[in-house]
Amino acid sequence: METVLRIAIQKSGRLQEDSLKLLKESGLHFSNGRDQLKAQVRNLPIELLFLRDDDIPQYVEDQVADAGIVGENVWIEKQKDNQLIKRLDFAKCRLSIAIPRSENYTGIASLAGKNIATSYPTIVKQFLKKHQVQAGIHEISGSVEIAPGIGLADAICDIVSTGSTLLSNGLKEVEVVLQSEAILIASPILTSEKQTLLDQLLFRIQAVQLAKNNKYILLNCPNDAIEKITNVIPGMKSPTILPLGRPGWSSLHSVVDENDFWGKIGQLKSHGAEGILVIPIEKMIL
Ligand code: PRT
Ligand code: ZN
Repeated sequence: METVLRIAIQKSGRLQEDSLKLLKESGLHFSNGRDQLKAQVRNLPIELLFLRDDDIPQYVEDQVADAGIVGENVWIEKQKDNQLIKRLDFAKCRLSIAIPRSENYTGIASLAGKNIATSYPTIVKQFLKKHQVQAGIHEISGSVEIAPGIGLADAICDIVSTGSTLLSNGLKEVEVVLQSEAILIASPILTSEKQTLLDQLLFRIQAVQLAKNNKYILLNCPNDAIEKITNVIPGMKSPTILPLGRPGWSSLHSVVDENDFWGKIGQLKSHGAEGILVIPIEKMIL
């Protein structure tokens, strides 16, 4: 029987769309219906399982799934036998402690003797222990942000993204416990065939991520500016330089890191670059 790598992703929720998108951009062909529990990838021996995010670490530990995509927050909370393979650069958020806005806060010691409501008891326990603070933990599974308002707790520890949920519940963020993003996890015990499939997937994910963080850039410049411009945008090995029809001018093609892009445009123009075109890259392999 052919080896199949089973990858668990969230059935519905904040991770689902970007997880599917990443797998599709990595060249996996599959169709996913609404109430489907699994999907067969047509062009690779990979099967997708659609599960609740909280259950994914357990399924990976039990080897029902070989790999999965979950929030780092869930992975750390569950403490299952999974290995972190790659951070995926989406679903970024933080797990923070918040208290009523009217309360005074002078540091972590202010939490001593308080009751903290959270869906992340393990992480909160570790955080308090690390800072040698004694506080109560009240585990609740949803709507954590209303706990202080109804007198269930003095503080909460929950996921924060924009902060608007805290704001509308009269709370203020006082400690960031951890930063989180979606991650690819895998079982630490994979057969060599499954490991090879996972490595192939990882290679593709890296090519997609690298492409997202870089842009292809084309510009025209006078020949005597080529060296200076090459120093600004050296590209993967070196830029491609093609003569223009107009004597004394060249077209220079290179790759630029998305994050440095705006800073570099000014330098390129000051060195005499003109007609600058910036084009997205679909895949990039070093
Ligand atoms: O049904 P299932 O169990 O699979 O899903 P779920 O409801 O447990 O999880 P879901 O889909 O809400 O979130 C999945 C993962 O997305 C989380 O584990 C995080 O890793 C990540 N993520 C990113 C977030 C947020 N951003 C987020 N903003 N998870 C939850 N929130 C919630 C938060 O709990 C709070 O209620 O959004 C609110 C805060 O948002 P702001 O923007 O108001 O600060
Ligand atoms: Zn969940």
